[in-house]
Amino acid sequence: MPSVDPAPPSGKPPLRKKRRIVHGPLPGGVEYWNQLRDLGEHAGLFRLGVSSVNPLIRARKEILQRIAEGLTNDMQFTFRNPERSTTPSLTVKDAKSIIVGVRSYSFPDEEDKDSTVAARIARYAWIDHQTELKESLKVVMRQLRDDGHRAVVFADDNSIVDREVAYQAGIGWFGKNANILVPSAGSFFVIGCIVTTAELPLSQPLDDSCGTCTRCIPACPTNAIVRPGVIDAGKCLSWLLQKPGVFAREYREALGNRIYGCDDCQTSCPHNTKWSVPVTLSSSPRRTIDALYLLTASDQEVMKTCDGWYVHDRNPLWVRRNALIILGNSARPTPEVQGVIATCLESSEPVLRAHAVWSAARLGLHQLIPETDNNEMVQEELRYLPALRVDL
Ligand code: B12
Ligand code: SF4
Ligand code: SF4
Repeated sequence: MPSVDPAPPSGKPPLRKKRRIVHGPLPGGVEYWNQLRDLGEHAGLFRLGVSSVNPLIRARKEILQRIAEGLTNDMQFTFRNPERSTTPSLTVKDAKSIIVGVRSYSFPDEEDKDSTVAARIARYAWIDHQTELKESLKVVMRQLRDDGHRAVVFADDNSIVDREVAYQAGIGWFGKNANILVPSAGSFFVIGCIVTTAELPLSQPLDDSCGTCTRCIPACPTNAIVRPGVIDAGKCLSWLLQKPGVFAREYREALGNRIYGCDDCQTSCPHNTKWSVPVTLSSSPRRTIDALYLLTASDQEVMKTCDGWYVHDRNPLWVRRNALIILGNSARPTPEVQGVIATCLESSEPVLRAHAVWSAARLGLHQLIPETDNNEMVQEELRYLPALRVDL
């Protein structure tokens, strides 16, 4: 299998690294772009392209439409200020171009043999790919700055809609699962960009290549792909795991043993099964965590384990809430599991008590469930106890 990180040396000399005193016009154009692209590829980016800094009109329209349709389910991110997140020129004074770069996060899967109750992490978080992506982009950014340009890196930042600039930069097309698919390489890529004052030749967007395929749509465990390219966040497990508050009861069973992110609409995609390009990892991937560990470790330990994840208010409560649902879905009611659930039922946090009630009922541990509780959220759970898990 080919490896994309680092790229083999092309024999071309790297661009000069020293900041120069700039006289006359600054470098730009096709030749300069070719050099920057080579530099980015050497730094581990799989593909690079250039888009304009014009407002992202389609993305803005879509964001407003999704808000109007109630599909954003309290998400903030790029939805908080659509005008700002779709006006890339606001990010860098006199910006002329956006260089978009992607890093593969494809890596072979492996079964977990160590955890008592394995909690599964989605591929994009097996290591901290966002930091590695930004490091690669910064190599290009530094060159631009050395050449007298302004240049700033953005990745997964609320000021730019990454997929839209990636599409415009000809990196890939929008799949029906909403992800950007890179031709002959699939969608297991994180996306970042450099907004710069350099004038560079614009890339051409690519044609849709999903064709008649629709496999990702029924593969979603919660039917969150409500029409091609459109996700209802209120049903998407990836968002529900991040969202604070009660985890929607109707999607708890579908959660299975996911603790962070969901891969199903991508693992079902033939472009990923056939062509995804494995990356060389700088550290060993963590595909799972023990759910019991998340429920028994200290706050500091849990947050260290989840470093790099989006966790609301950096509060381990939300990770533990998710871990409790995993117990209900996949643990056996062993004495150890019973002990952890019993402790959570006595927690001072109503969120933990509420989800522990659900897990206890799923595992048939009715003797642990209290008859009443002084909190409304927990009372609600007591009123709607789930049925015993079918495999128990
Ligand atoms: C909010 C967000 C989420 C939300 C909502 C996702 C969503 N689809 O909107 C949640 C938490 C659910 C989420 C989940 C995931 N995310 Co996310 N997320 C973001 C974030 C922060 C903003 C996205 C955004 O602005 N959406 C706005 C809406 C309007 O955009 P859109 O859904 O892409 O809509 C476009 C298409 O519909 C297209 N379009 C218009 N008409 C039509 C018609 C057709 C037929 C089609 C096909 C398309 C199409 O145009 C729209 C506008 O560009 C970005 C980072 C960033 N700053 O951009 C990462 C980002 C999109 N996420 C990313 C990833 C990796 C994921 C997950 C795979 C993580 C995981 N394993 O759980 C899942 C995938 C879920 C999915 N199928 O989309 C990557 C995507 C990489 C890629 N190859 O596409 C990004 C770019 C982060 C990054 N920098 O790498 N994410
Ligand atoms: S990430 Fe999971 S829940 Fe969200 S749309 Fe994809 S398959 Fe559905
Ligand atoms: S599964 Fe099929 S429809 Fe969905 S993104 Fe992949 S190619 Fe497109």
